[in-house]
Amino acid sequence: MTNKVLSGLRNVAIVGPYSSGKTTLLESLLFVTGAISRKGNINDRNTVGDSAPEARDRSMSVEVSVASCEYENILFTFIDCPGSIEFAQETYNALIGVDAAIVVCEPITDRVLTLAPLFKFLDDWEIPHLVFVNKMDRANINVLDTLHLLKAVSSRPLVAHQYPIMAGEELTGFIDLVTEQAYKYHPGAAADKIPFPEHLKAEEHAARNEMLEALADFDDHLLEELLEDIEPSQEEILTDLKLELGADLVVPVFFGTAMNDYGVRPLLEALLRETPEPESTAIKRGVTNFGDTPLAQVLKTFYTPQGGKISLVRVWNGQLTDGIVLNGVRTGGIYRLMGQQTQSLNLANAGEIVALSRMEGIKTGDILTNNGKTIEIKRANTLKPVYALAITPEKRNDEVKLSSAITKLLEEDPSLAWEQHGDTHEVILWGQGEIHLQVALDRLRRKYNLPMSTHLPQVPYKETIRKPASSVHGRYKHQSGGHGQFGDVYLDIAPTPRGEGFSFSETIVGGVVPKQYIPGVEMGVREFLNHGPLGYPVVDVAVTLTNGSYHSVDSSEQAFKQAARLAMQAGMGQCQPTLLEPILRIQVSTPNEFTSRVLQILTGNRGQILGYESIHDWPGWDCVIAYLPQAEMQHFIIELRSQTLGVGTFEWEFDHLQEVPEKICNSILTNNGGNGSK
Ligand SMILES: Nc1nc2c(ncn2[C@@H]2O[C@H](COP(=O)(O)OP(=O)(O)OP(=O)(O)O)[C@@H](O)[C@H]2O)c(=O)[nH]1
Ligand SMILES: [Mg+2]
Repeated sequence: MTNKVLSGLRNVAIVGPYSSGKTTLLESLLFVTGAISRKGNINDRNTVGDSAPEARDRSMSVEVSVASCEYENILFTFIDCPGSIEFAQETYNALIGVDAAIVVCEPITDRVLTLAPLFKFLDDWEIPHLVFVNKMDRANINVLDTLHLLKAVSSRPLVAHQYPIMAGEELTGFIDLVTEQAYKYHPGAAADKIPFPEHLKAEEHAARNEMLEALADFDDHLLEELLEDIEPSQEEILTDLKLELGADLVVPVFFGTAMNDYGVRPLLEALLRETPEPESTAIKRGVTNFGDTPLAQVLKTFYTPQGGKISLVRVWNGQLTDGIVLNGVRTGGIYRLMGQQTQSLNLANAGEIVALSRMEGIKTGDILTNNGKTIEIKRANTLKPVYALAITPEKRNDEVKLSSAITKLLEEDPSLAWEQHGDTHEVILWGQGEIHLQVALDRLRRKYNLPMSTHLPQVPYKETIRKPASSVHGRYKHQSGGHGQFGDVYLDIAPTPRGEGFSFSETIVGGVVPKQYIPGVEMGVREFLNHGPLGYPVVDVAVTLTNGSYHSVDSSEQAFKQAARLAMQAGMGQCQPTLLEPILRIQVSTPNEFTSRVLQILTGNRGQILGYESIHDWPGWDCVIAYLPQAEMQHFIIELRSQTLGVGTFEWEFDHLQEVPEKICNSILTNNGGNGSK
């Protein structure tokens, strides 16, 4: 099918905290523009967004949903993003490809803070955004208080674009602050004009002045008019709103009830008139001077049961035609998405967000072009995982299928990671939290028929020794038929400073152990140290071969290896073996009102605070630096989120190994039966 000629297009992300009504708002936007004739509902599991079973089962978004509609001859493509912090990567990857974002939130006092990380991302990337205060059918805080709270978490000035008309806790209409026209909402229909409600005059006036003053901060002409008490024209106000929203200088605020479409048409009007054209987003991302070269960026990858692999792309430049080869891969088809429905297209123009099929080997974030050159456009950072589960296929033979299925999961979602742990031999799936991993496991089961069982990963403990032992003796003598086996060694074993690993040396004089057998001794020692007396890999040990004897016929490298193992077995028990645990250096970001709680959580989880300070480019937020035992990391993230309204996050890296306190060491060894991780 050919693309209909429209006068323009806009790509808009719908973002905001968990459960604020984003998917419901998308449904309403599609309904009022006539893109769908019947409105679905989250509780009835029939909305255009959240079509995947993993989302339906949980009544929450777990990945982005995309749908387009036309309004006033403009093609709008909306990307509905999940609100849960565990799926933040989806949101960030989508946001870099849109021209504007609607931030949906609820008028609930202690939820407003959860907007802070999102506002920060939007401002760091200068993404124009407006706020839609949803669920105004049960607003139990008043409008001015809501605005006040919102302003406290945004670094850009928030300006009310409307003044809501309430009947108790319920929104019934609004006054447009540009035109000062009042409207009354009606279920299932557009709002009616009504006479100005005089009882709101003072509040409306104050809100309008505040809006004008905020706009005048970036427009000297408007400022002069305000100082001289000249009423600015509506065109001037609208022009300023468009310019200043486009440059992410101000954030207009709207009020509505997505569930019954209240406030949705005025929001669309604002998107139509005030959000910037796609070309200006491309310029902002540095996409200039590419001529006709097709250039697109992958915002999301889906593996669908019906359509196979689908790559959602933003076309930054040029035109994509059917069958075009991008990064060496021929596109299978170009589509417009409507939830899980696809509509085939002949081409896609610069500015559009479309889906490409069968882009094998192409990942989320990739920049695609047809000229064989590598072009860089900024990508969203990949979030480092903070939560892990060890996974095992329920059916033994599935082990082979697992790695290709996980590779696909990671293409869909770069904030997942996996590893096969060298010490513990577990397959570990890493992600952003428990729900994130459960969704990944559901996908493995449903899409790839790979049911998995899970358990908490073992901590990769190591062991070391506290005391030296000298001249420990190992003699291997074996006579079986023809050739015998003979090796005989004396070893010194000593602890070394933390972090030095393992070293082997020899002080043999007079050839009592011939040179050619010494590598065998070292090999025997190393093999023994893979599983020390407590069952874990041994580190920070120096072993010296000091003496020994050999037999001219029966000695061999193999026999010396065995002798060394025997010596180690005899000696290590005398060296007071003990457990070492990995310690992470973590950097926690938290709103400063929770800093003291974060310090408590850290100390409660055996953390050692190294310091804390305010984050220089994030007013109101602190950064706490600490050491945290890896064994406590899983509890820590759960407690951190529950004590910081879900917004506290942390980055981590392995720092060093440290002796496990004796009590904990004893309990680990008792629980593992002293066998450790085999
Ligand atoms: N009272 C009321 N409830 C609403 C409104 N909009 C949405 N809801 C309800 O709020 C709940 C969450 O709605 P969703 O649309 O799934 O919210 P979301 O922001 O998409 O949620 P996530 O994507 O999971 O973050 C559902 O039960 C909706 O029916 C509204 O305007 N008023
Ligand atoms: Mg949703």
